[in-house]
Amino acid sequence: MNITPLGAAVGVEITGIQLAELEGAALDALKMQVYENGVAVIRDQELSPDQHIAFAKRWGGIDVNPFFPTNSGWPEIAEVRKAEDQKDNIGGGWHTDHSFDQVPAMGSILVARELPPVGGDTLFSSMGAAYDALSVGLKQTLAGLNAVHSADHIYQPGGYYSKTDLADEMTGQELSTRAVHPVVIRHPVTGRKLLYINGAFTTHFEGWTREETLPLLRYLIEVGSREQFQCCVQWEPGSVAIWDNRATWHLAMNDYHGHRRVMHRITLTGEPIAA
Ligand SMILES: O=C(O)CCC(=O)C(=O)O
Ligand SMILES: [Fe+2]
Repeated sequence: MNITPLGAAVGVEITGIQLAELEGAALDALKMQVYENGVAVIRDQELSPDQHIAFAKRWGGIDVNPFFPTNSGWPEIAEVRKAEDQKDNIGGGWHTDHSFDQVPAMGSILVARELPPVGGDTLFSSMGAAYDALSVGLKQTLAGLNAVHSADHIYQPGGYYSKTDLADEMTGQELSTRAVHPVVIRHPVTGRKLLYINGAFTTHFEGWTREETLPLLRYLIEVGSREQFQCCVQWEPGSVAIWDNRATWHLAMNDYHGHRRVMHRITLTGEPIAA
């Protein structure tokens, strides 16, 4: 396994392994790379949908997102697709997946299937580095704080995702997503302190109004999206990215209008998170 950093605070590029065959100690070593670095992009993979599912099962459990059409023909695989004539993309703002679940997904395994000729990168940002950058005083304030997360405003008819490729499957769904999590959590494996709010799903701090929440939430979002905490995954045919939802945010660039992009995503089951 050859490992090269992608950014100063987050991300590694890995060559010299085949996920289709990876198991045992080598799989454990890859897991640690993802937990410690937030995201790993593994190049030159030959991974069929069935091998994608088998690898995800060797990693741990698979979460099926009830709001997300699978489209791929495999119930475990969500197709993240933008058609040639579509304007809005999926995941186009900074977010972490599934923070509105009681036990948020550990992360995802995203496989490039059809790429635009240029663009369509995915950015990642380190929530460990974002937390470390805060003052002692603000860290103390956040230590006692919980935040409420929901996806209803995004997945409901008329919400942001009604403009993306998910639209047809979304309409008319009964929605009620809500979870409360500490604003600062510890990574379940590494123990690192992580800022655990995000601009997509965090609605307010528990016990605070939305109006009271917004100035501080906006400040934390600004810190989390600072360039020095980011890395850029540039996709190539055969690239697979595996990220940790607790330790990172991500953002799918929407800079390839007129071209099609198709990714296959499997979401990995997480464990309970706590301060
Ligand atoms: O298409 C991408 O690069 C990522 C989209 C996204 O946010 C996700 O799959 O969770
Ligand atoms: Fe996402």
